[in-house]
Amino acid sequence: MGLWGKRDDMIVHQADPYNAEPPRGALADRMLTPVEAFYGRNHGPIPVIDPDAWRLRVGGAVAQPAELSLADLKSGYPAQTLTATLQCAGNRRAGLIEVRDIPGEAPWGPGATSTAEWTGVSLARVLAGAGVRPGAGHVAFAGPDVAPDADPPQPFGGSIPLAKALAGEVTLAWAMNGQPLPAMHGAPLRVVVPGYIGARSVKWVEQITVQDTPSGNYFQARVYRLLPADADPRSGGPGVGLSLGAVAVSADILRPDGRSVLPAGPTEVTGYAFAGDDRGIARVDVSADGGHRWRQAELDGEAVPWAWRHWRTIIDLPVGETQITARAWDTTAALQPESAEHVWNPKGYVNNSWARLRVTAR
Ligand SMILES: Nc1nc2c(c(=O)[nH]1)N[C@H]1C(S)=C(S)[C@@H](COP(=O)(O)O)O[C@H]1N2
Ligand SMILES: [Mo]
Repeated sequence: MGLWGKRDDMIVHQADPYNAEPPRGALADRMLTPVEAFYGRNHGPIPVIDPDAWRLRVGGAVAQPAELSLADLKSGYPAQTLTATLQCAGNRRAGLIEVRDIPGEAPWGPGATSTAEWTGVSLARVLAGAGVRPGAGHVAFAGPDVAPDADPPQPFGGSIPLAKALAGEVTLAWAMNGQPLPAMHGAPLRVVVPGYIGARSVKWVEQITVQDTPSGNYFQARVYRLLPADADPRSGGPGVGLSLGAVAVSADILRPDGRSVLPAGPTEVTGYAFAGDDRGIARVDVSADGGHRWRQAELDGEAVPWAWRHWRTIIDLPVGETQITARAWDTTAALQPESAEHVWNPKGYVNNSWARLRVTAR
């Protein structure tokens, strides 16, 4: 077993703080990612928290500020369970780094995406209990972990628009895949914001603040922003670039994984596709000739709101090298952009360009 109870074959970008993703194959076929394969993304140390002493403070523009224990949350509100995919904004950055280097940022592959069943209470109900004052626009979350890369040093945080916070799906979760939430993933309580970039799903959440403006936290005001291609990533002040929220349609290939030579002939190609917020996956196309001719992949199972969709198809692999390309369309008919060059940005976020995998057969 690897660090933090993860699989031995995790691709560890950084041991401390722990940043690691599973190999592609570990995400194939199954809706729920086992905890030991679920990616870990941490900006600072994993805090050690005594769950009995822990409290959640709810404040800001509310009629009744509150300080809630885990028992208060469990007894005060009905529990809800939902399946949701988390995707880091840095997912598939490796494809952007191939275009042009992105110094100081981890070369994530497609594995900074995982799906779990989360159990907790709806943020909307907790906010209703506190009484949101009219005119507020955002809900900010803060954890206790101080990231060394934050400038000035500060605990991790971020915010979502009030409308999203009141929509019901945003969950304050204490369990993951039916097990108590592990420390790595935010115990005793984390926010799960389905359909938004992973950074908004604040772990070890201690404070929820209803406010007029988006969070001024370093990780919202300075980081996780989409800068123009020619911007200097170090010179960006607060509020420069686009704030990232809902996840854009993306997809990648999970099997084959391109690491071994395959037998020529009919070969199953599988992958995932994901579109954030209230969008779903409408179609996935696969090409074995670099995108000249496309076939439609089969989508697995039924669509599950807030979750990725696995897909599969069979292609006939000739002897030699083949470039497999996959692209997804969402339910608003948005298509992934064709090339990583077109979406390259200085911090390396949202590489949702077509998935491309070179395989060799004989
Ligand atoms: N407190 C805290 N919450 C956090 C982070 C963090 O560093 N500290 N990382 C965020 C980012 S960038 C992502 S992508 C997700 C990753 O969640 P996971 O580690 O459970 O996969 O958690 C988010 N919540
Ligand atoms: Mo992230």
